[in-house]
Amino acid sequence: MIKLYQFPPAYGLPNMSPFCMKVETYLRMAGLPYECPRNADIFKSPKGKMPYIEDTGPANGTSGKIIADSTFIIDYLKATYGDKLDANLTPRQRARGVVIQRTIEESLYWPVVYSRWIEDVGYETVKEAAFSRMKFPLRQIVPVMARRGLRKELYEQGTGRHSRDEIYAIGCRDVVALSELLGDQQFFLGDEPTSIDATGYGFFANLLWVNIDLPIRQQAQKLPNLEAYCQRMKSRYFG
Ligand SMILES: N[C@@H](CCC(=O)N[C@@H](CS)C(=O)NCC(=O)O)C(=O)O
Repeated sequence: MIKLYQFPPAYGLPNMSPFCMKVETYLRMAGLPYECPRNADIFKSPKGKMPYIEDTGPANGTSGKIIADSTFIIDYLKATYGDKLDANLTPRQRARGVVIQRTIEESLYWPVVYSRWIEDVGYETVKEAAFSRMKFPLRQIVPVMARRGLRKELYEQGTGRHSRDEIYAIGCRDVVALSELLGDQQFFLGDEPTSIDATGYGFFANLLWVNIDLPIRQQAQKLPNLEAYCQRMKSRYFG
C-alpha cells in the first residue's frame, strides 16, 4: 500500500500545497491505490517538506520504503509500477514537459508563495485554512513562525529581493506563457493526459480556486483555457 503523507485538504481542494496535490493527482491518474494517514507530521519527512510517501509494497506490513519530494516520488512510482501515462511521449514532448515543470515549480511557485505568505490578504486566508484547527496558543504562534520562515526563504532564493511589481511581473509572464503552451489542447502535451498534468493541475487549481485576489490570480482568470483545463482534470480524476 502507498501511504501519502501530506497536509489536510483545504479551500475545497485536495490540498493547499501544490506539490502534495501533484502527487495525489498523479496517483489517481496512474490508477494506484493509496491512503493518506491523518496527522501527517512534517517533522518526520526525510527532507522536512511535504509530501512524502511510504510504500509497503504488495506485502502490506513489511517495512516501508520512504521517498520524499514530489518529482522523486513520481519517478519511483513510474519505476516500480510502470509508466503508462508517459510511455508514448516523443523526446521532444518529454523535453517540453521538463521545461513546463521547471517553469511551474521553480519559477511560478515563488510569486505564488509571495502572494500567499507575504501579502496580508493572502496570509489571512492561508492562516485560517491551515492553522485555525490548531490549539491555542499554537494557532497564533505557528503561522507567525511559518511566515517568518517563508520570508527568509524568499529572500534567500532571490524572489524576496524584488519589488512587489517585479514579483508579479515574473509570475504573470509565466502564467501567460503556460496558457499559450497549453493553447487549445486538452492537456499540456496534447490531447491525452500525461504526468506533467499532475503538476499543471496541482498548481493552477491552487492559483485559480483559492480566493486570494491578487495580480497573479487575476492574470490566470483572464485566460479561460486554464480554468477549462482545471475543470477537465477535476472531473476526470476527482469527480
Ligand atoms: N521540491 C519539493 C517541494 C515541496 C515543498 O516545497 N513543500 C512545501 C509545501 S508547498 C512545504 O512542505 N513547506 C514546508 C516547509 O518548507 O517547512 C517537492 O517537489 O516535493
